[in-house]
Formats: sequence, C-alpha cells, structure tokens
Amino acid sequence: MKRARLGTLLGTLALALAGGPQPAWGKSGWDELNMPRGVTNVSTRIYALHMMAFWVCVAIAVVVFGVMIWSLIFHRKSRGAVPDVSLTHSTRVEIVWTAVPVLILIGMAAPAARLLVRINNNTDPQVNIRVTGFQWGWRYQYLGSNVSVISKLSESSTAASMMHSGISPTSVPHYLLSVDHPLVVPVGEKIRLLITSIDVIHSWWVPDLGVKRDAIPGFLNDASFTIAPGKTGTYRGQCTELCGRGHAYMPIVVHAVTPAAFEAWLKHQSALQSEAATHPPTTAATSG
Ligand SMILES: [Cu+2]
Repeated sequence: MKRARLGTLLGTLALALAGGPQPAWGKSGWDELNMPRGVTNVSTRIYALHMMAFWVCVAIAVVVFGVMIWSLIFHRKSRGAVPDVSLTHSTRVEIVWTAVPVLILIGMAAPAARLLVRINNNTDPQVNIRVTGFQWGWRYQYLGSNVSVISKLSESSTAASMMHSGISPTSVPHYLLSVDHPLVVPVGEKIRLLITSIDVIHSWWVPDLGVKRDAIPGFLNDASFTIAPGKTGTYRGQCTELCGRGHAYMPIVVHAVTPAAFEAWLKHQSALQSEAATHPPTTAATSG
C-alpha cells in the first residue's frame, strides 16, 4: 500500500516535471506533494512564507552545488589543476561568507516573526468555541449558547476499522477522516477556539485552516481563524498528538457555512438541546 502510494507520488512528480496530464484526484500533482494553501488569511500567508523559504533554499542549493560540481569537473587533478596555497586564509572571504548567510536568515526571520504575531492575535472574535479533546473524540461548546456537540468517528469508518469487518477501507468515503457531528462555523467571521482536554494531551489540527494547537488537561490554549468569505465547504483534520490506542480514530471535520446558515443551525441546535434538557430520554445517555 505504502509502495503504491510512493509510486503514485513519483509518477505525479514525473508528470509534473514533464508538464504532462495531472492525475484525476481533485488536486494537481504539485498540490498533493506540497502543503495546502488553505482557506484563511493566515493559512495563505503561512503557505507564502513556506514557498519563500523553499525557493531561497533552492537558490542556495543551486549556487553551492553549482560551484562544487563546476570545481570538480574543471579543476580536477587529472586536468592538471594545482591548489593555490596562497588562499589558505582570507579575512575578506570569511567576512563575506558569514555576513551573507546572516542577511539571508534575517530576511527569512523577519516575515516569519511578523506572521507568528499575526497567528497569535486572538482578539475580537465573533464566535467563541470551547474545544475539549478526550479519548477519543472532541467536544465543541458554543459559548454564549447552550449548544454542545460531541464529535466522534463516523459509523462507516468505525465499522470498517473493526477487526475482520470484511469492509475495505478504500470503499469508505474519507475513511478515518469523517465524523458523526462536525464542527459548524460561519465563513467571514473570526472564530476563536479555547482548546483543552479532559484526559491526556491531544492536538487540534486542521491544515486548511492553518490551526494546530495542543489540547492539554488543566490548560486553556487559544487559536483563531477566519475562513475567507465564499470558501464554504468541508475541511478535515486529525488529532496530531499521540494520545493512546484510539489516536488515529479521532478526526476533525469542519463545516464552513454562510453566516445566515450558521445562525439558523445554531438556533435549531439550541432548540433541540433545550428540548432534550427538559425532556431527557429515559434510556440513551445525553451528550455532555
Ligand atoms: Cu488525541
């Protein structure tokens, strides 16, 4: 399976380099190999920073390996090259090869530091959601309302993951990346997550949102994101802190909807949960 995946990636790389047709899995080959651009203003800036650092590294590699290969070919002993012993020490060269990397590092560190400050600016949110990790799932509480959602692995993925289930994981859509109750958020509004855990350390990670934050028992970490208006859709992630036997079975699914649809959903959920609180079911346990 892993070998097939590697083969697909290598094939994609070859196709991309040859400028040939892209495989039909929704994304282009390069997008599949690279980190996602994401759908928030922060995630697109993280992507831009990553690409800037990548091309700086490519340029350095081309220059360094270029000089090395050129020297190996044109100044090899068999061509009669003789070392220049007068150049064993040069203060000017040493200053240059120290100053140039320092300037490159400063040039990369400055935008990275600016973006870090931006990533950690969690002020003035429009929606506050408390996220609690547990073995193995997530609880989402919409602060300022009575709405609380328990999000666990979907039934189809759970059934396929059972030993001797006879269900091929490839037949299950978004195997281990689908849940029963997703996190619903509005696009165009700043969402602040207050992230914690009730048992061991988990980590809430959704690459398309540019958010990855540890959920630690006894601590409240915060993170925020604003999905670009028009980017409604489903975004998937996973717990990214090894948290026990069920670590691979606590995915994250975010449904981004319009603000009007979000208000309607929140109102509906609020009414449902009020009803459930006043008339609790006699057998099934309520979420909480
Ligand atoms: Cu976890």
